Amino acid sequence: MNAPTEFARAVCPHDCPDTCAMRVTIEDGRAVKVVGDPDHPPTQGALCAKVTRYAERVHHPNRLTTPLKRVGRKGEGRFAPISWDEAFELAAARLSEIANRAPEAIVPYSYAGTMGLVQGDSIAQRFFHKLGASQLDRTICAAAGAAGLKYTYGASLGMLTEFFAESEVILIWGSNPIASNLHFWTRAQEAKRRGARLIAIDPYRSLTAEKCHQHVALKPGTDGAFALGMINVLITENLLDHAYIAAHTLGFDELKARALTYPPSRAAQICGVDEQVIVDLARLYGSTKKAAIRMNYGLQRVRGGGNAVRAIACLPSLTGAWRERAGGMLLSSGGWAPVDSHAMQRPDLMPGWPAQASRVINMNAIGDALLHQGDATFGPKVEAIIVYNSNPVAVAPDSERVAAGFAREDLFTIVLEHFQTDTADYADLLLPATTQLEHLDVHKSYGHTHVMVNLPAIAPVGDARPNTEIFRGLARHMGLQEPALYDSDEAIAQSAFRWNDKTLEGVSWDSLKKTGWAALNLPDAPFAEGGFRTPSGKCEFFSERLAQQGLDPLPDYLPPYESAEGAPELAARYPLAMISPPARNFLNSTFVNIESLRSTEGEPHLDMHPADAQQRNIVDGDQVRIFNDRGAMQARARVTDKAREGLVVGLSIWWKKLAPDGRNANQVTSQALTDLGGSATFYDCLVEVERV
Ligand SMILES: Nc1nc2c(c(=O)[nH]1)N[C@H]1C(S)=C(S)[C@@H](COP(=O)(O)OP(=O)(O)OC[C@H]3O[C@@H](n4cnc5c(=O)[nH]c(N)nc54)[C@H](O)[C@@H]3O)O[C@H]1N2
Ligand SMILES: Nc1nc2c(c(=O)[nH]1)N[C@H]1C(S)=C(S)[C@@H](COP(=O)(O)OP(=O)(O)OC[C@H]3O[C@@H](n4cnc5c(=O)[nH]c(N)nc54)[C@H](O)[C@@H]3O)O[C@H]1N2
Ligand code: SF4
Ligand SMILES: [Mo]
Repeated sequence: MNAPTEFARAVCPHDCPDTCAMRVTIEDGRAVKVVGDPDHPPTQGALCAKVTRYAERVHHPNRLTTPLKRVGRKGEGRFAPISWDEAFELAAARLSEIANRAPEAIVPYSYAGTMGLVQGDSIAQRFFHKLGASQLDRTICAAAGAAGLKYTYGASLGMLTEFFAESEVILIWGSNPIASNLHFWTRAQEAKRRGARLIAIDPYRSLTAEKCHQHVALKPGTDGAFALGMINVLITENLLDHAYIAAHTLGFDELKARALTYPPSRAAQICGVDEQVIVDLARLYGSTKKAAIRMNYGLQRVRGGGNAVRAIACLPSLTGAWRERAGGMLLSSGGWAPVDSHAMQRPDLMPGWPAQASRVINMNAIGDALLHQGDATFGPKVEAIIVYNSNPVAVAPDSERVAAGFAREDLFTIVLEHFQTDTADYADLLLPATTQLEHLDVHKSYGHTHVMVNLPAIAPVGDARPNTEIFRGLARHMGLQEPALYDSDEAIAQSAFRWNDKTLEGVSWDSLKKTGWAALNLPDAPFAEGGFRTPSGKCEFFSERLAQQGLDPLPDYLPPYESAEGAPELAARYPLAMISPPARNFLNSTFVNIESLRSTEGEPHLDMHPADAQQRNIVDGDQVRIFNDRGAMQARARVTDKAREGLVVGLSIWWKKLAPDGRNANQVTSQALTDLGGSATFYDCLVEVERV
């Protein structure tokens, strides 16, 4: 007889602003169906197409179910099963030997495969800190924007998502919510039905831009100039809230002087748009009370990304849009939840902390780091890398160098994974990790303001273990004597939040476990009366902290590294700007191996403008080669004016081994870093395209 059907509550773990609540149907110990929780206000009962397939992913026949040891050449992906004890013994012997001699030669590499605070970076960080391993600067996605916000407002905070539904104008800026922030799009559509005007600012006519009233197709990497042009108009036409500026901002006169150097004519020329577009948009924005900006990360993956976010973030403080709950700006709400990251990650376990913390490696330069021989400046050569929650061989920039680094015969590589990804192919030890349905976790969100609990719905598939359990096992086999390395998942989860913070009034670990989620206590219009988290408590148009670092204290426009303006000689050889934003049916490189989703995406495509195609004798459907000095990949051309002239778009991030030519967009992207935050510059990339 069949066991009765059960239901469990879970949280979508993916790197997505929406952090949905899920309901899982379980039969015979298997998850058979996953749906959006209708009772969770941000989720409203709807998941995206990808995660509706979550059960298919969890029980996929290719799930890793046992520890594996490499038997083939590096990168070949041939493995033999071993026991957990054997795996731990092998790992412990090699890591202990390195740790005794040169602990910084051990490098962790992780990102947001799961956004869970427990399976993300708790025991793992404690483990690396205790060893004195190198630290990883986790900058692959959002660091430029986060820095832009930090220097302007003090933290990653903004409008509450639900109130976008009441906005009258919404600028959707560097953001493609239909693909990547679905539940925000629901709010924007609600606003649209009530008469709001939606404007997309994006070099590409994305799925979202197609559905907005207006699409401003500026050149990639020019948003700082666009925003300064708007500020210029707001100032010269006096569309300002002088009382708000006087009470809640710092450095208006300096910002004014800067913005006056960006008359709309100059900004328009930089951005490749009509001057009138900037003027009209500034007028509309400045004369609307409930004017909201939904920025997203697409605009900050270029050299000037931090400054661009800073310039845009100034807008609502100039017009006083913050006074309304349906006005203001949102890039990330990640700063609202009172996460106790010190308690979770225990940086104090580092041998030299805080005076001599271990060296820091920027994850965007992992290719260079793995190929470095080591010297006094860099420190020791990297001898071991432990990858979890990430797939760097597919997602990290300048992939030729990343893959060459991982291919080093003398590098000891451990990968914790659900599947045999491009990175897993290079592992010496490949360890099977549990999915969200199999382990415990807690979550905040960067797109809404709830905290959430995920309880295990099913037993681990095969011999998979949670990341935490794997790091506890490593620590035990290495004989590490530190109680914090052995805390249970529940104990860690319980220490994730500062429960006495006023945003969590009335919420405890026990109550959260019962209810599954809790909305943070926040005012509807959090900055109606200022109260920002900068040193001055004001919106800092002028940042003393930036000045002290020898950086420009005011927002400015910085031309992309790879542009006619920034590098004319390079632009002559590689005239096309390439961006590679997320495909709707993948989540970064996750889900590429799920057949139903991959077949919806079809194959790697490159969208290019008819004029650019014609010049190169390319017609729709041709196989093309995309290349620059760093590398090359192939894709099928789609000739379309969705891409503005001079721009090519290759939706990402394909697993290399599932693409026909075994390559992906990161073959051509660069390891250069943004102006602020040391973020990646995926969309600051010149290429040439030819017919194959
Ligand atoms: N379906 C799906 N959802 C996802 C993801 C996914 O892979 N797939 N990834 C998740 C993650 S990790 C993240 S960070 C987010 C990413 O999602 P977003 O934060 O929305 O960022 P992107 O998709 O990188 O880019 C958004 C838009 O910015 C445009 N853009 C590119 N360059 C520029 C520029 O210079 N200026 C302006 N104004 N626009 C530009 C792109 O054409 C794109 O349409 O989505 C998350 N959600
Ligand atoms: N060309 C180009 N490159 C990009 C981008 C782009 O737009 N264009 N976007 C960039 C951005 S914004 C981001 S955020 C990064 C994302 O890069 P990553 O954070 O590496 O994201 P994913 O590719 O989704 O890989 C996450 C991996 O973690 C695994 N995983 C999930 N949960 C767990 C778990 O609990 N335990 C373990 N051990 N593993 C788990 C998944 O199976 C998956 O293989 O990529 C960046 N790369
Ligand atoms: S990926 Fe985003 S939209 Fe899809 S279920 Fe997860 S949180 Fe929701
Ligand atoms: Mo990201």
